[in-house]
Amino acid sequence: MRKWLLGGLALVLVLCGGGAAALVYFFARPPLDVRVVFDRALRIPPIADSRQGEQGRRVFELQARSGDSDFGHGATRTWGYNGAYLGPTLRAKRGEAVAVNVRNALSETTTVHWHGMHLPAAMDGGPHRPIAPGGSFQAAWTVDQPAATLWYHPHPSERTETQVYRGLAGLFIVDDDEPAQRALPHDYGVDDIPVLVQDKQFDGDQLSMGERLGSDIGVLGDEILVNGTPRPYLDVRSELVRLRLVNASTARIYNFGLAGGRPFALVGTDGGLLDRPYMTDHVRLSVGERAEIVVALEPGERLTLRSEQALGGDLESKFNGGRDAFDILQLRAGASLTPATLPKTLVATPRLDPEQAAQTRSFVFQGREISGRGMDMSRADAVVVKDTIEVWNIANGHDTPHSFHIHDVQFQVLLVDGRAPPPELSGWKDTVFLAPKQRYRVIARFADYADPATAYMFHCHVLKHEDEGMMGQFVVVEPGQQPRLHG
Ligand SMILES: [Cu+2]
Repeated sequence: MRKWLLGGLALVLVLCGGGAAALVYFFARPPLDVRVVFDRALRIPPIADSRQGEQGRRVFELQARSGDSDFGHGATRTWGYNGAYLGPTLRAKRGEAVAVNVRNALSETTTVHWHGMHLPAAMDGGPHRPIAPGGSFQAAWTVDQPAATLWYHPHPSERTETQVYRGLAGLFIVDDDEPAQRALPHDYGVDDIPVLVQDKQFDGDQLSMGERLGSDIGVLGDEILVNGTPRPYLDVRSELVRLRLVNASTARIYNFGLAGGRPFALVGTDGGLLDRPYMTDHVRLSVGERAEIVVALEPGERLTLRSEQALGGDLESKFNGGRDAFDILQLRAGASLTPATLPKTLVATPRLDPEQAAQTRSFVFQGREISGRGMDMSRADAVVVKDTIEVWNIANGHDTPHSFHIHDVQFQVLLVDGRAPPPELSGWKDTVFLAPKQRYRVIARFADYADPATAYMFHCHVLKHEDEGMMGQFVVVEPGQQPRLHG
């Protein structure tokens, strides 16, 4: 009897010890600090071929397919557009009519959404426009917005995280005739560089979507790919290089900076250039956000772009990767560099006036719902009259990081927790990070396209949250029209 008691006691002690060790590991595990030997030349996504269609329309072809990629782990099965991983860079000028023929050679339904693009709801590529395996869809519209770094990615019901993670994403660069575009570095792949950043986790030679214990935002990888290149370096031959930073991850938030705290110029955000370059030493991007920065280099030097401390120091931030640090990209300056100067001013953008707002709406992001409601394709959460201005108050109601992304329009941030926004939120935006418990006020004009039968989306761009239904819909109508959605 006594032996049994002692044995039982020992067992309990062992179990408690194991539990305590797990708890200690859970709370005391240090954040990631990933440093790499940069040994692969950065891949530059090719500019997509296009042909001239009827009435001068520029026509692109995209095919979603699977393939094998070499990320240094063997042959990794991945998805891409017109290739094994990611897609070509689509490029068109303001005023141009474009069409993109999308074919689905995958074994599951997909869609393609043109993130940041102002276009009719029926072309927007949300979950309402599924492309079945073997099927196709043509999106056609006229580009009419300032030059910007936009991107395209799938937006199907419940499968967005998986599809983007496997590699479905690409850039859509809009050009215009603003002198600032030519005053900035603009030679694609030479001094104007796409930097599409994604974190990955590997299980053997394959991508893994296993979630870190405690994460409330989905997969957080421990390796970085830039344009699909692991451990990338870029040879630079001019004094200034423009980096088009795109957070094309599924969940991770980055806080980009240069090693040693070297300042750089922030020149653009999601929807276009700022009024002037702002010198800073960091720019934070949540999923889907973009920033254009210009980095000055000295002959012969090597300078590392890193991401550090994207979120505050609390436990919630820790579990969501907020204290992780990564080497992202090494810039290798040549022995002699072509001289270049940064313009003093960029693009004058009028501020939208809240006094002119026809409507003010408020939404709270909490759990996996927006204002207590999950996604319903037959419900319009907002009915907006075409060509009016609206003010939207967006709050993150709890401790999990979220982001607010709205289709069709670019907005301006009026207030962040009651204060004027910092430079990185001062320009055109289509996505904004919603820090825990913070309130944001944004303003947008819903121009040009009315369609009472087809909704646009607004949603959290943490892709796991989006897949779990953290989305709402708005419909743009002519004055007096009623929405008629069918789900
Ligand atoms: Cu979210």
